[in-house]
Amino acid sequence: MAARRRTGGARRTLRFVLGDQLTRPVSSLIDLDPEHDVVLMVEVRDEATYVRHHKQKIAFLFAAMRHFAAELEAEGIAVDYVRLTDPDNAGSFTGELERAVARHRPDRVVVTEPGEWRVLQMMQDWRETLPVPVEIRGDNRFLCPREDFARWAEGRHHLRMETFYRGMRRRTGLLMDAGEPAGGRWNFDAENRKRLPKGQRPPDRIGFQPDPMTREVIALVEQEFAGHFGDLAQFSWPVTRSDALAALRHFIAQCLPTFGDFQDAMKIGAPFLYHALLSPALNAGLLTAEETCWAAERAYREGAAPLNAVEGFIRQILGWREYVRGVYWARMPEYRDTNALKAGRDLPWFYWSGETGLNCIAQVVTDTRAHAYAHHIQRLMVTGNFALIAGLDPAQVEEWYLIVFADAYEWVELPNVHGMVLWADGGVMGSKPYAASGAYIDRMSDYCGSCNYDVKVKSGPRACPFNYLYWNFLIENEDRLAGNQRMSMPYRTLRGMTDRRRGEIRHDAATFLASLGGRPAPVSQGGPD
Ligand code: FAD
Ligand code: DLZ
Ligand code: SF4
Repeated sequence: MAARRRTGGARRTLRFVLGDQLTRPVSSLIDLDPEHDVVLMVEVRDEATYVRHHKQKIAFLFAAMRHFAAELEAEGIAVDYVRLTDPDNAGSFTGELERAVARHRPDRVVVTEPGEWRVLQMMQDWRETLPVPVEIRGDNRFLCPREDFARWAEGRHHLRMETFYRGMRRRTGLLMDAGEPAGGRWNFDAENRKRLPKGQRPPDRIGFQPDPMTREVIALVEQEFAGHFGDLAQFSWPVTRSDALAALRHFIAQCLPTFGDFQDAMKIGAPFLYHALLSPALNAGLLTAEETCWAAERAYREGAAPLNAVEGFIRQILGWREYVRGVYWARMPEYRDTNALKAGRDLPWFYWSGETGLNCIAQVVTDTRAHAYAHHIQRLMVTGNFALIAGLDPAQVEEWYLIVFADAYEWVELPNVHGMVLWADGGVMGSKPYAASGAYIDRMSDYCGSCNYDVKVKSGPRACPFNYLYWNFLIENEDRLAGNQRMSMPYRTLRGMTDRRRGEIRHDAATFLASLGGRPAPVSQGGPD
């Protein structure tokens, strides 16, 4: 379509910024012309309910969107901001974009590609259905462009993070000395598995008191999404770039030096430990991955944080975060439909209520409800490990993870859950499933001390369910996993077990699993009413 010319020959561009694209130099805003262009931002019900997100996630995003819009306006940029309760709100990205095109009659629409496959399908439809051209630009906030990852992944069945990560270290120069990894090693994980000593008190979380704009959003969410999972009382996420930068500085100064040592530790009543709490800000664009990694590298170079901590942290962002995004885009949409271990049990109700005798799960669900947050090992080795060894249905588990965390978007949630936790991709991401018995949780946490079950007991009603579910998982998946070299040790142990012991395991597991009940909620309706 020919562009209509305006004063001075300038074109009017409608720049549609999604709620997780709140970065001033994002590709859709890079060539913004404040004289003629309009930025469109929309709060829409579809995005808050396609899964019923945790209340804090919705509040975080709406608050961050409103603050971002206000900052653009303060720069003199025209922002058309549609609020959730605006009477004509069409409720969807497509409906709101159509309305905005009719209102502004732009010459073109510019967007940055979205984080989720389903939204990319919408954007591609806009090219067909809107009366103006739609330009979809690459997301310039990642360190590895999608095309580069796709090239790396081409022809490989197994996509190993470690290989990718080393390439990214070389590419960016992060923690590199004359072409070699700083300290002579790529990986310091072995030093990052300490249990938190009794009496050690991690620093307080840096909390951000909601300002009037955020308080208004919190009240809106309380009213409009009352039935969604989660509490708002302890909401204290940074919702502006300047607060997100303050959170980054706090992490670097107070937590990073100890981050590595206790990266895998878990403690009752201390959900944050030395973790960064930066994922909601990173994923919504208030911080960039690049500046976050370089801030950590600087702390190492200045002697303010040790290498094991800094490498461990940079690995999470430069490695894992970029890698899962690459896997997502390289393997979607087929990726989410695989179910290599044929798991199909309903998600137990206690994933929502936290009402269970399994203290580790009760603690993680309680933390998650209060903060829309659990740290990596809680997600991987408690709720994730249970889902794996209990054979829970991947689609229901994935929906739970997408709902309950403030940082959850499908591009990052799906590979972590489908690939890393559930091994539903048959080994694209992980060389073996991360299955573990109660001993792992006991080693890394203080959860077992106040549990209804006994982590040292292997069978019978007092036994920790993780213990017999672990072996039951190996028995049930013997055909699929026994040939996996990395599983040879546990399978050797299993083969050494008497029939009687195997029978005991099967019986304990069947009794426990039958008691779970589950919740026959349709997948699209996940979460409590
Ligand atoms: P820290 O532990 O301090 O780590 C620093 C940063 O590294 C994080 O902010 C995050 O940006 C990045 N990071 C660390 N691990 C990963 C990873 N495996 N994948 C991607 N980024 C990583 N992260 C999300 O952002 N959204 C999700 O929906 C999400 N779902 C997950 C589901 C499961 C089952 C698992 C095991 C992990 C998931 N993660 C997800 C990764 C990780 O748990 C969170 O990024 C982390 O807990 C966020 O807290 P933090 O900022 O305190 O992280
Ligand atoms: C998660 C979310 C929510 C709850 N609400 C909105 C919204 O009202 N408007 C918006 O632009 N974005 C929202 N988002 C983020 C989108 O879901 C996200 O942009 C897509 O999932 C693509 O990653
Ligand atoms: Fe969890 Fe088992 Fe420990 Fe209880 S005993 S907290 S169920 S690992």
